[in-house]
Amino acid sequence: SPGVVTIGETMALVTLPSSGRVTAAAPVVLGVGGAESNVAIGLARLGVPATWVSRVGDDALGALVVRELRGEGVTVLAPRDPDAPTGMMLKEHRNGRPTRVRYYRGGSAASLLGPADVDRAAVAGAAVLHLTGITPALGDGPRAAVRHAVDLARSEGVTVTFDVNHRKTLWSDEEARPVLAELVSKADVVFAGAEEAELVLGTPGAAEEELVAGLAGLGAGTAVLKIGERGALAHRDGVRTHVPTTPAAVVDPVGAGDAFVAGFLAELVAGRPLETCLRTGNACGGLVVGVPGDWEGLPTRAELTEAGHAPDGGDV
Ligand code: KDG
Repeated sequence: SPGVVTIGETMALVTLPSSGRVTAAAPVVLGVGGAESNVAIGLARLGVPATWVSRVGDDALGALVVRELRGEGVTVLAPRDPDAPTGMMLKEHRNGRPTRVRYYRGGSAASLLGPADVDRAAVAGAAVLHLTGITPALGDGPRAAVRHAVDLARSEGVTVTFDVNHRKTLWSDEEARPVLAELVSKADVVFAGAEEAELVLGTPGAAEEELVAGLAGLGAGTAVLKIGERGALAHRDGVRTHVPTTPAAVVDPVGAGDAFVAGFLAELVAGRPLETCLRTGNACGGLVVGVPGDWEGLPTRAELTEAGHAPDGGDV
């Protein structure tokens, strides 16, 4: 059955879990992370075919990334570049909480993504093309790849979903704004946080209701505002839907947004109503923050049920 295709960079993720200090011989945990592949893993765990398009270095970290994603059941379309390294990310903790993420990704293999890397058949055969605002921030090539993929999806009638995911360490607000706004206007479903919506719309301080309506007004048929511990607020066809979430024990908040998107898309692909998409998104977000790592806590369908989640309502 047709699934979800996504395009983006996945990096080796080096975590300093204990004191968080970068000292010689500090014990570190090696993993992988990237917003788009986090979503792909979430979908695969929920039984939805997921394909990740990228580039990795022809190095040990690239092999790690590919192995992890394949091990999670994600279809990987990522050539190994002999001339550019796999990107890396360093996650520091203090008192058990992640505090700071530093990127080592300038000139990485994925920053050399281009339109030719976008597999036409994979996109045309998908139910959904999912993109984030991170990929166009990586450089001209990745930006062109994203635009090309969106055009291809639209011409093939493939649903386009877009998570604004503004990364201030990759590009400035001024540079990002027109690009993010363009992608919002071309998406069928857009996900954003309040600050991101303010940036895209140029309306600092606007109320959440205005922000979500504004995003929908830019052209996305459905806009979803992620409002953290209060759940999600959606706007479609002039109708607002708020689905609250039950408070979760937070061990590591990174990846909550990606988990939400994975849960939402799994229901979207299954043709379920908007409220179900929001509900499952919330449930996945609540579960992923309960364990360390960006995606490790993503649930299977069975785990969702065990956690008391019923997709069509009746949660505990
Ligand atoms: O959404 C979580 C991501 O921020 C993380 O996995 C790293 O993709 C990432 C990025 O570029 O920030």
